[in-house]
Amino acid sequence: MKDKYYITTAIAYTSGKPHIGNTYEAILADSIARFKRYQGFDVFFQTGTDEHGQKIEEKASKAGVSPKAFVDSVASEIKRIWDLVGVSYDKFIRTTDEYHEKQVQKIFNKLYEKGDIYKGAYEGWYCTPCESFWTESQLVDGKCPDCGRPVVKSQEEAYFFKMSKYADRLMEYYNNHPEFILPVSRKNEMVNNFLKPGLQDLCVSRSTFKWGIPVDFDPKHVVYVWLDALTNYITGIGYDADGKHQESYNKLWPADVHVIGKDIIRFHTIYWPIFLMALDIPLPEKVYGHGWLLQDGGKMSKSKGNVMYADDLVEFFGKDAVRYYVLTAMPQDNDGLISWESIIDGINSDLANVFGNLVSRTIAMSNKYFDGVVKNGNVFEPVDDDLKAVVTSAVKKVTAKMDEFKISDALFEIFTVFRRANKYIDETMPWALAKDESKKDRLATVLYNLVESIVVGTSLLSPYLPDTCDKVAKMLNVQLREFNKLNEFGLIDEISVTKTPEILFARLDSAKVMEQVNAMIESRKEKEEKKTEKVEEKVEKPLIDIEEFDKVQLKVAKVVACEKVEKSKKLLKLTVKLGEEERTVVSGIALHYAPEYLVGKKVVMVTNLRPAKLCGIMSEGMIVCAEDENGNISFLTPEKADMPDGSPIF
Ligand code: ME8
Repeated sequence: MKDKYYITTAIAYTSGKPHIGNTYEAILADSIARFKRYQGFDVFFQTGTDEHGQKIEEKASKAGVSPKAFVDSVASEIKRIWDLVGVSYDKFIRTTDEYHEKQVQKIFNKLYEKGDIYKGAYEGWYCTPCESFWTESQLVDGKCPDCGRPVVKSQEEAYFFKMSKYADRLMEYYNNHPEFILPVSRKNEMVNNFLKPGLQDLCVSRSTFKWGIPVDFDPKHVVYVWLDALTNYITGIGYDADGKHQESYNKLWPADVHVIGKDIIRFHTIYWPIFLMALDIPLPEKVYGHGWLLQDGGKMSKSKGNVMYADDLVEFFGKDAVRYYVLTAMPQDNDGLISWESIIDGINSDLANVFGNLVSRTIAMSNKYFDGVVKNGNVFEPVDDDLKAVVTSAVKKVTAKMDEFKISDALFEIFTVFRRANKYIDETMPWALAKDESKKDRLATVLYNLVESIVVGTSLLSPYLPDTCDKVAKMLNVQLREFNKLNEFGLIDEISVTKTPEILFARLDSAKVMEQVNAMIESRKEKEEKKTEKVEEKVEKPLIDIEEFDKVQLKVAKVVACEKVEKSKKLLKLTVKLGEEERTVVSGIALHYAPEYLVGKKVVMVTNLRPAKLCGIMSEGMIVCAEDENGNISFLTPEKADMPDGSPIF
């Protein structure tokens, strides 16, 4: 067994369901962890949830549940999604775990006793969503420099950590460890934006809300959520502030890499190392800050509502296709763009056309020409050498990319093997060889070379697309190759491939899939709107004057014709009579009334509403309805059936 390798992800906030961006990070770290395991490292992979803080307290209160009940439910959702996309963590830590809370308290005490934490008063600008205090000069256009949202002026008695005390040591550490922050470009940001202007002491307690770990010698304060969250990396593996560490801590710390997003590099490369220095603990080897997955050119965020979720994607495309897509969508130094259409394109071009097609053609030809049994015919041609060179050099190239965490480049190198093998089929034309009995051995060699190439490529691909690669191994009836034998060619003696191959990735009809996707988005939107409407309805409207009410013109209208609006489940087109006048009204009541039932009925209608087009039909008014708690609808009708249509209502 090689050395230990301790890898972590950021712990996700339990403020809501994680989107594909957060999930990307878990998949990314998982691929690195699996690759390291494959290389033979003794890997420990930790992930988890960050469960304290004001934002979560507020969300729980809005949802009408206790903070603990709220985080329990979100944490289990996060775990479910990590499991769904195949995150092979060894430990899932929650910051509400008792051992973690206890250690955070002990760490706080220790730093207080040491004099690195002191009591003071804080006045500053607070960004609630980011849980961050900012000074006036740090604000950008008066807003939070991290997320751009409004900040509020806040003052509180608080505990502070003496950041500045460690600034020089940190700078020295950066200089002596040029690869501590990766990609290196992110290091300059930290030095220029934070270290050079001088570090301010950091406020490490809060007293304006309750949902946090209490400072045990002054319990009206809770520990600042970042001090609480960052220490998960040591508490999760058995750190003890009194020095009675568990064996796992002694073995695993310092971490080999913290995988995090670009927005929290400051916390991981300034605060975290300084906390560790203050605790006399060695620093992690590397902090890798990946870019963000962006949707429709903008930041994907729970609050903006433009969110893609991993479980939807998995339902449409399958786990491995989603893993492949997010890993390849992200260039190393930049953000990655993600859209439903590009996922479909990626699946069709790389997974179906290049990889799936290679495997299926090879199995089909092995069955057709050799009844499924492939053995080297030992008839070589120069074209074989180039194929072998590409296949056997892949492991070195992929490893080099992985050492730099260039995952999408590593995947490109693996697909180079598959692309080369496909080209080899075109070059060798097995179907032509099959026509000539004297070329049988050459044909066997060609198929043998293809199988070897698939085995090497698939083995290399297995950390990223584990299930698919297992499937390929089963279909070929082989074991995936050991890592240290990937640079060898020709290790298989004889294999018999399956007679009933499965399609690995079916080609997708983009238009059809997009139709389903849009229907899903539409129905989700409707649900969301309903939710908001419900909330709005519950809020009593403010008092108005009679003049304001008088602006609304209501009349009795008689429905003379009614039909469904094509392409809409919810809309009906009504023709109504208002005395002499006839009008068209589009109304969202199709789920509640059959068109024929409405014909002849008298209804109450707003007649001076500005006309609006709905599904291409101009609607010239609105039918007034009542709605109960369960969404049941009832239109209103005059109490006297002979009240003439066109009568005003006041
Ligand atoms: O930051 N694309 O939690 P979090 C890629 N609790 N990565 C993204 C992303 C996107 N669109 N959006 C977010 C927190 N992330 C803290 C971490 S660690 C001690 C505490 C990444 O749920 C983000 O950069 O907001 C972070 O690394 C991770 O998802 C969790 O984000």
